[in-house]
Amino acid sequence: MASALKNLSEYNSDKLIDASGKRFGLIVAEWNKEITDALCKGAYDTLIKHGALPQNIHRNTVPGSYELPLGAQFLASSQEIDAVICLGVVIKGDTKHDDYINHAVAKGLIDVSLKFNKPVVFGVVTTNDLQQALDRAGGKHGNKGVEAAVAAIHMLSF
Ligand code: RBF
Repeated sequence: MASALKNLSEYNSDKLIDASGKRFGLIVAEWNKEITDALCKGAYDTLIKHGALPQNIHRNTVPGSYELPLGAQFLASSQEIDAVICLGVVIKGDTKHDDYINHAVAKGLIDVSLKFNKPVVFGVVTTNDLQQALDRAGGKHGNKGVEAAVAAIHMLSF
């Protein structure tokens, strides 16, 4: 379902495990920082809401989304981290940069996830314009950061 047809922040919280014993890495791309900060707040607040302890949420930044896979690899390789949440915003421009970045990030993150046997969540908003990104970072289509945190907690219940 297209995210425009669904408020991304709606989910059944009863199904999620208590995250109090879990340790999370949050990696936030600084490109489009105002929006990635909003995604980060959504993810952070959701982890806390589900029991995660502030000292068990390790926030790091990378310059842009393209660097998310390496950041994820640094954290996922650590015994101290159970799940990694990667947040970025890639907006289409006049050139095909978004295609190259999005494909590299999607492939890079799943590779890290499977290599380290840990959830590495793709919380990258990939949109045609700025407004679509704002709509998904606390706007009319919810907050993709919330959904990313929910996905991480869900996967930790395996
Ligand atoms: N990073 C993002 O996270 N979102 C973007 O929309 C974005 N657009 C970019 C457009 C161009 C033309 C370039 C060269 C980079 C862009 N980046 C973007 C940064 C990219 O993810 C990475 O940080 C840099 O290319 C350095 O490796």
